[in-house]
Amino acid sequence: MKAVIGIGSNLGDRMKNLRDAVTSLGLLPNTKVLRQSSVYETKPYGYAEQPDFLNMVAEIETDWSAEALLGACLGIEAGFGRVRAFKNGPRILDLDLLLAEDFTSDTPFLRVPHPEIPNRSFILVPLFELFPGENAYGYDFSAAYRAHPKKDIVLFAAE
Ligand code: PH2
Ligand code: MG
Ligand code: MG
Repeated sequence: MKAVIGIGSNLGDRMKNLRDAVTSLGLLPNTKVLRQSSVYETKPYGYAEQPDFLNMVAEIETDWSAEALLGACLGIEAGFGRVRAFKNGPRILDLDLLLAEDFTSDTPFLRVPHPEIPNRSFILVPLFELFPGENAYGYDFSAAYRAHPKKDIVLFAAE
């Protein structure tokens, strides 16, 4: 299946963390990175007293189930030395399974589509780059994209 992963970092060498995370995703067995968005610098959402983030999204093709992919993302985060101090706090690397082709889930462990997509410009803007029709695998984000506050997000490095 195809899937979209949200990637964020606001600690250490943020750009390298994003690039290395994309490489790590592509190294998963039976997985390849199909497309990646540009990188954006974004103001912290949720908890303000922390450094600005770099954010991007990547589309992958994988044989893995969504549950297994989530586990792989958590494993990659741990490999980068991520420590979970508190919700919405600073992080070396955050990999979020945002969307998956032909798969939805609404359990405490796995919510797909990610319920925060409509509220987060740092997801909507790079997502629009990959899906300019404002629809990803049937997930319509046109209303959210049009409503998003066009601030607190600037292009950092064009893909
Ligand atoms: N991630 C969060 C909380 N707040 N803010 C920005 N700008 N970018 C993020 O990736 C981010 C955030 C929790 O995952
Ligand atoms: Mg996140
Ligand atoms: Mg996360």
